[in-house]
Amino acid sequence: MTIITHATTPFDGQKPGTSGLRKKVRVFAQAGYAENFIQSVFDVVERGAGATLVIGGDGRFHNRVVIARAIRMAAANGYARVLVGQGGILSTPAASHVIRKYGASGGLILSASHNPAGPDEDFGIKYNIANGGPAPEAVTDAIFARTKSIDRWLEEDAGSFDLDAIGTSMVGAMVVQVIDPVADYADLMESLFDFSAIRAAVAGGFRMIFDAMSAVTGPYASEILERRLGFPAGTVRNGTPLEDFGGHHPDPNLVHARELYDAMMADDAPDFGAASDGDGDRNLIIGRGRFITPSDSLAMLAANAHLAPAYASGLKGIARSMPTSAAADRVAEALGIPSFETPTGWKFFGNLLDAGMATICGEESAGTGSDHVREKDGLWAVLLWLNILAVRGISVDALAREHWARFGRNYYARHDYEAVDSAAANALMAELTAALPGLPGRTFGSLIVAAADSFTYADPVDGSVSANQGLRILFEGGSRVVFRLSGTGTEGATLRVYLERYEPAAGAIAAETPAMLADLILAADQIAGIGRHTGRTRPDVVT
Ligand code: VG1
Ligand code: CO
Repeated sequence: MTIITHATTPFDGQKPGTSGLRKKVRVFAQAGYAENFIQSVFDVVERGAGATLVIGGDGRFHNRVVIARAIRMAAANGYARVLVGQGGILSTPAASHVIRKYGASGGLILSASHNPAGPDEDFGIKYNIANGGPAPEAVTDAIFARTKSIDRWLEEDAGSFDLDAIGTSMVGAMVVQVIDPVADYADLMESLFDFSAIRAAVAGGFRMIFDAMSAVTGPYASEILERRLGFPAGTVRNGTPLEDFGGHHPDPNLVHARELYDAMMADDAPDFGAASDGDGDRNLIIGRGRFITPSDSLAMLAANAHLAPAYASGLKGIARSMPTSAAADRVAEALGIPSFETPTGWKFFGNLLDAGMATICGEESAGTGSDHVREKDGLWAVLLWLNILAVRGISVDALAREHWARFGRNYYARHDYEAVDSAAANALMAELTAALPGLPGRTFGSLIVAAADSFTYADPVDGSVSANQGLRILFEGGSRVVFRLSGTGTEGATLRVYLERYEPAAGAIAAETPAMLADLILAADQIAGIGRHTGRTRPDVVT
């Protein structure tokens, strides 16, 4: 063993956001930057003797450099074993599963999710705890505190490993096990869903497109969809993970997955279209001629989940992030199970899942998942949809119409204003916060404000309180607008405006979303002064 102690000094701003520490590659590439953060993690997180650490990433530029360093640092910090995906690859849900399956004390996930990759783009590091989920705020706060006083990081110099060869080697006294990144995850999926029903549908001519967006899900989708389920070769598009994601944003929405959307709206569209993001935890669902919003997808999956073997005995509860539409709440009510409203970010679902209070969770940002892991899971959502469609022999469009006819419809959109001047964005939020008490009773067009508040969450399991989680304007009749600033951006501020309008089953459930939200969009600008503060007349991205 040859442990080297490197002296260092703190970097400003190593505070993990909604999902870990995300910065430009050039920030991460500064000498000691990633090392300081990783050492801070190792200095504060719980682990016993003989602990295992899981390491994997979405394959983006700079992954290999940081993974090689993290392995040597783990050895110097006393880990007994590192499990790392071949080539440094592990999708976020696969990493969560590997942590749980092998009893690791935690894991490092290297990803900036749906943000673009390359020397001038984004990088990220996130720590997940032993339950497989993102570290809760108490842990990320402790990591951040440590980054402010860090004065050394440790590295093991002895031994070597080959990230590209499955097998075992030693780095100092630590075992490095390079594992197949796909196999464990694919087996888990096969244990949850009715693969023979899906195979039968494929044999009967059911066809789909899966767009892996040149990101991490390619190998997972090829194995599961083409090899295990029998979809024809070519079903998976952009299936080779590239270090720069082909120069695109691997963000599965109607803007960045435009080709898939167009293919699904064409006359010769297949039955089903789906995509995932950079690290494999998000999903986009489009049926022939029918886009399903993530909020609706959560509700529709929850209403039909009992058709999959893993959920045949029913759900314990449904959880959604606050800005996610209330469509899932109506399903929970009909099923007679509890529903939960949490702040944005998957880490807030961990306690509910661990306590057995919720089975299915979702976010409006194209994240859906269940208690099978502790991350949102893109391919899981795709497979649950496939399972439901195969068993029911129904189209996506028909399923959606049937759902709305029963529960009513929550028209929904999110408007993002990106790279806004931070001071302007903060001023908007401060002014709106101050105006909240005076809003109830005021009228904007045909909308009357019923209530307005800043969302605070009290975790029902451990009692921890998270304040300032978004500003909510609730209107009479169940419509609302929510404002919050992104916690994942790496440039200026991103203002997210979430718009939701509810129409009961007897109302206008077959209308077009933009028309249904037009009043709310006007009200949002009047209430918050978006144009006045940001100088923007329209959002950069509408999802
Ligand atoms: C965004 C989404 C949030 C999601 C987070 C991480 O956060 O809104 O719902 O959990 O990204 O997703 P923010 O703070 O920018 O709004 V991923 O796929 O980056 O791990
Ligand atoms: Co992601």
